[in-house]
Amino acid sequence: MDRETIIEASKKHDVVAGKKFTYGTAGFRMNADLLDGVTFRVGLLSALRSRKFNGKAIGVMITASHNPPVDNGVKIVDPYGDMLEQDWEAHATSLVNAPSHEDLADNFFKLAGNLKIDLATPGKVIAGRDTRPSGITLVTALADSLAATKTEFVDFKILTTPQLHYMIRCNNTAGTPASYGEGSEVGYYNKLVEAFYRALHGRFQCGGKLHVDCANGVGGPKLKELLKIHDATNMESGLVVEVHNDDVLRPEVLNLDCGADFVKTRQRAPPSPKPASGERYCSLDGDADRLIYYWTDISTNGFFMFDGDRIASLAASFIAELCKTAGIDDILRIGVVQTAYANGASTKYIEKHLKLPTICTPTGVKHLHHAATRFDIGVYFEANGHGTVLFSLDAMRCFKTREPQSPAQKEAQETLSALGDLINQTVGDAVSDMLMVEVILAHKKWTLKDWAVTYEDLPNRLVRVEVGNKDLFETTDAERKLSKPAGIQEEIDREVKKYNNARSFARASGTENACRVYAEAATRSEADELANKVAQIVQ
Ligand code: 16G
Ligand code: ZN
Repeated sequence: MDRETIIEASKKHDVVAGKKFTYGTAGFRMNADLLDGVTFRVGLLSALRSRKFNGKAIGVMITASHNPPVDNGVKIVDPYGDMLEQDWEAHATSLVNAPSHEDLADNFFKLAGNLKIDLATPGKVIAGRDTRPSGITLVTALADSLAATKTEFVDFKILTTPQLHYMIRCNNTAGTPASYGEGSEVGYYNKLVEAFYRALHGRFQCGGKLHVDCANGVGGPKLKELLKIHDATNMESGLVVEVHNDDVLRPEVLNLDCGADFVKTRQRAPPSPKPASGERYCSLDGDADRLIYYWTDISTNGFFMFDGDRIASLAASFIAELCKTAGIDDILRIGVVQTAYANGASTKYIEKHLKLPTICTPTGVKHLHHAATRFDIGVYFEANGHGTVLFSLDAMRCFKTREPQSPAQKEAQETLSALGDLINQTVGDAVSDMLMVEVILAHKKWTLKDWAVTYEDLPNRLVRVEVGNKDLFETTDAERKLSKPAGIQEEIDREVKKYNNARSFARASGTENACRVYAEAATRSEADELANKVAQIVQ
């Protein structure tokens, strides 16, 4: 590996001068035109990261998820399929902001030295991208930096974000006791379909058709691949899926008036698919790592949404019941991880009704994921629909090897074990989560209406506030309180006290130059009023 080669390669992939780039909650994400040099430089970092782990494969995902089609993003996946370790986010930021090609190469070697990385070790990087056309050019920039650093490069082309996370874990655990499955797309579909049938344990989905809005993103074609394998088995699950918004040939329709982010933020159904009585609906986002269920009542024009909080409480209640039936509820600790955006009614339901502990962490999947590993079974979901359920190795071992005392215990253990295989253990996965929800509804013989009555959400409002400099806003207590600017939190507290059952907080966005204010209260009008008052304080 030599300095000149890196400099020459870098000259083909300039970064936009004068712009400061930061590795944020979703990696680097912005207008795709600004990302060529950024992606090249992320490639350099991933080359180092792989060598840091003695050549284990590192993932690079190119996606801007639910953002508009003109945006794109690039983020790194660590060897076990989780997000880039936090300490390295700063290295990513410093490398990407190097002022010249020469500085970039110098920084690269300096970083290798500081981190005690042996550059003679082989390195390997695996890439995936969503359906955005800009992804194709960005992969070229990545390939160039990997060639310049003599790093093996595997391009998996179009994948959902969770599929790439899955591939990375499979790749790095192959042939070990921690083996996670076959590291190919077909391997992924086979694993999910097999575990889905096993988790159903002979039950059927009797609740009519499931309509899936794929946000015109990568989830559409990938879900269809999975369904082919599901339908080709000689087993019956009762699951009938109709795929909607799966046009990936017209890039401009990606996330346009559809998808999980549309449904969650607008709190209404997308214009298409047209609602039909008694059928189930769900939406994925542009890279298929978020899931929101909903149903529309055509007679009353009513709309009901099942967001991440609802999915978390459904999963937690089902898994806790199974553990009880299996007689292992006193051995395994089950808990739920949420963020400050979780509806207060969901937290109350989980703590008071399900009698399970909850943890609140700052926004961003890496925080929730990390906290969830503190339980034997850690359910984590952001309200926006991103989440999963993590099973510890001890928990999986217990389901598989513990001698059941009755047929009921045996069935519960087998179902838990199947869920552990069905639910993506690396990151939130809309397709895997959707199959999990379908399994639970089939077991409980629930319609979406049965699910809806488990608790009633507190009315809430989220507003985006334009501020001069969002970095002035610092939070504490898992983002529930502002520590800076001084005095603001006291003002917010004074407002909140005026309302019943109310809660409100403000935080700087990790993805845009703005603050977000969340408020909930006993009534719709109070929640709106409180949100507006707190927004005025922050402005
Ligand atoms: C990113 C996060 C998402 C979070 C959102 C918050 C990941 C993979 N994604 O999209 O979890 O909810 O940022 O955005 O961590 P905000 O900071 O702009 O509110
Ligand atoms: Zn996403």
